[in-house]
Amino acid sequence: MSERTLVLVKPDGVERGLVGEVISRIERKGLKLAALELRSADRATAEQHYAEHEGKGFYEGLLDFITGGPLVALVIEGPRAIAAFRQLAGGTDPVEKATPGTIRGDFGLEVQFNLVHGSDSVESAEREIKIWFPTL
Ligand code: RTP
Ligand code: MG
Repeated sequence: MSERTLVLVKPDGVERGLVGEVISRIERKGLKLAALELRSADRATAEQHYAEHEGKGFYEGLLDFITGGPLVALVIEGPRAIAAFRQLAGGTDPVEKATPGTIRGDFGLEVQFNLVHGSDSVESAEREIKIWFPTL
């Protein structure tokens, strides 16, 4: 069954010129692009997106980071798209968790600056797609 998931190339990924690399990996995996936009996240959008982390030690820094420069928001679709993109991304910590061959494992060094976001469940994907692409 086809799924949709929300992907962000975070500001560090845009700054480092890795947008094409990320999209290329998505396409080579066989997933399709359903929406794509270069944009900035305002505070309210970032707070909504990361609401589950409110109150955690890294939350304020995370909001500063995500609102700190342009990012690329995408909706991608395909069979098991949610898990498939999480597999492409690798674990949250680019060194401790992500393995080589994944986006974070190949290009990341620090847990905050881990280049990409991918929705973690069907419910998260639906919620996040509404935040970033309300008309989709
Ligand atoms: P994401 O939501 O961005 O796809 O990442 P994730 O599911 O792999 O990780 P999550 O636990 O949801 O954390 C969200 C983002 O917060 C930053 N973070 N910093 N300093 C820290 O200890 C820390 N922990 C998490 C990362 O940018 C992480 O992707
Ligand atoms: Mg997450």
